Amino acid sequence: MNDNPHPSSDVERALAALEIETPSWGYGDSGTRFATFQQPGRPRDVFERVEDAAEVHRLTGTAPAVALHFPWDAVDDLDNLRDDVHGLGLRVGAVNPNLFQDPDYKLGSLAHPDERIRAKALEQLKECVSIAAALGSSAQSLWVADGTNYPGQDDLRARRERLVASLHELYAALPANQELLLEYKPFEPAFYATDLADWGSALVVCQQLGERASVLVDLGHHAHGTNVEQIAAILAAEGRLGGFHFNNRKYADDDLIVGSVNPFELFLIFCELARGPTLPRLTIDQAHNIEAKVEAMVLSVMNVQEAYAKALLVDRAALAEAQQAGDVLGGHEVLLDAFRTDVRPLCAQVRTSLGAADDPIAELRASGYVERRVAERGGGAAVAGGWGR
Ligand code: RM4
Ligand code: MN
Ligand code: MN
Repeated sequence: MNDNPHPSSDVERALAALEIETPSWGYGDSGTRFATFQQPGRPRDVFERVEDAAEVHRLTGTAPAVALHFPWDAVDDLDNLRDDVHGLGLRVGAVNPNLFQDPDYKLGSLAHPDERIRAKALEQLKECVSIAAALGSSAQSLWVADGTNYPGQDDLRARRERLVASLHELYAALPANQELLLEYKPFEPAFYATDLADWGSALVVCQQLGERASVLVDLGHHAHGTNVEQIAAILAAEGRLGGFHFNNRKYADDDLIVGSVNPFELFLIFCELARGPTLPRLTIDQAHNIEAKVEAMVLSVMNVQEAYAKALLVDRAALAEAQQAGDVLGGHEVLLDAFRTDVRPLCAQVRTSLGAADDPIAELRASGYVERRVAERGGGAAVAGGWGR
């Protein structure tokens, strides 16, 4: 039994300080290449997406920032958007530049063989730096989708050189109060070679760029069986664990609710993150296709709260003792002990102390929030594949 070796106030304090960014793109339409099922009441613009993010924070007390994606969230008046976000009790999280949808990026963006296209992509990134400055955001969170589909399509080394050179230019344009998070992914949209495919390729670039560049780990971006908690440990030891994109997957980059398929993995990741010295930037990166979007986001934040709570309950002294003694299963059992603890009452108590909901899902369903949005926003249909915004 876990007799909770920590004074509960420490655990409660740490849990109360947890902050998760939710993604604007997780509230709007999303789908597979087969269909997008538009939900009734879905937000029609960035202001309504931020409104949903504020509801998730109201219920969970743990989602005070909304990450934005550009140009998906582009507006004419950035001051107005910033004031709106602040007015809803939120702040702008990381700015995510989208380098994967413009037809010019068919063969890539920062690693494109044509210098003109690389320059265009860099301009777009520099604009995102200005957008972040105007919105009070402190991070560029960049997933580079570049890659090739066939052996011989392009020169692997030349692509790497172009990519690194472009990233140096971006880094040079970053103001001191913005950091660069570099996200890797092994495949998709490219199917033969992705230019930034794994944590090692991302880490090497970050080390070349400078102190404010670090790696972002997305849970959907690994080959099956990859030990993601070990990646977190290595990057943390190198001082380059900049952020996490939370979701869960069964097959590929599935965008399922974090903690829904593999809660033990999520717990083990939090065991690494909780070792500090500080938590990296934590963001939900999920696009829900058939589940109710606001409810799915609330459940995601709750799953993260619970995984973190369990990690905080690990008896670190007993763990270290078992490890030092070479007690193979002793250490494992210390982890299981924390993982099996029912932390729901603890999380509910912390949420209440934050002025959030004791039972966020029940409160959401009882509040009529979704029904009000349906009445106000209308909508709801199925359209052919892809994401429609
Ligand atoms: C990518 C990656 C990025 C996200 C896009 C929408 O697979 O996870 O972080 O912004 O999807
Ligand atoms: Mn991601
Ligand atoms: Mn992804």
